Amino acid sequence: MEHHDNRTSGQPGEALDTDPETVEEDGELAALALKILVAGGFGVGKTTLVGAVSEIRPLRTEEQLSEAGELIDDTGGVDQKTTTTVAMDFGRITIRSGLSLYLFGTPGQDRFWFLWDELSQGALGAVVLADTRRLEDCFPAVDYFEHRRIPFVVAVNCFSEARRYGAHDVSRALDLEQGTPVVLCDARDKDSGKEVLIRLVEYAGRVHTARLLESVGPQAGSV
Ligand SMILES: Nc1nc2c(ncn2[C@@H]2O[C@H](COP(=O)(O)OP(=O)(O)O)[C@@H](O)[C@H]2O)c(=O)[nH]1
Ligand SMILES: [Mg+2]
Repeated sequence: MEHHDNRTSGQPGEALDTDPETVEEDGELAALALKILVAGGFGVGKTTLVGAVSEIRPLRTEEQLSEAGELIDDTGGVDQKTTTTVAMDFGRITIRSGLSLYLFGTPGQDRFWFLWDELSQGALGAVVLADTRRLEDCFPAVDYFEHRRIPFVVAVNCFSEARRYGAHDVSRALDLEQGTPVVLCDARDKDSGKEVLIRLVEYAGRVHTARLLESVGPQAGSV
């Protein structure tokens, strides 16, 4: 559990020895928690990303690839991967004081699609991880979020073995709607992962604000 120095220091009238846990529960400083989904194809680095950025020990539900599963899971091009996420990854990151993100790594295989509708309830937005060697693997996730109008950013996990492409090329190859951010990242790196999440929060904030203004627009004009 991480404690944040600025929660207890410098508040007038606040006892210096205040237990940060209590302060957090007291209301004013209670964190706003937003739900973020992390999606993308099998072996693209979802579990790695959630693990790299999470402040809590990430909760994972992995099992050894069973022989039966191996027939279904396409492991071609995915190096040394012996476990697969059957349910989801879960982690938490504090973006700044008072703003935390709860991360839900969605299952990478088609046979777990039914979990997505449940998971996407109330989500601020999503990160779609992509590997340029298997870009088509993230089409289903891109389609899913575009159809449900859930704001997302595409994060290209830059595996060192893969050829580098610019964000613009990836955006074109995926035929993304204009404005959808594409970020290059390293899913193993905490700062890089955090950068992706910040881009998502900023972008989703803009999208949600624009929709809100759109929805109040006509009424505001007629008053
Ligand atoms: N070289 C390299 N390997 C990575 C990177 N991200 C993940 N991996 C490895 O790729 C494999 C699949 O990653 P994982 O996070 O389990 O994928 P998931 O199926 O999307 O959850 C694991 O063995 C990771 O160690 C990366 O950026 N570079
Ligand atoms: Mg995984």
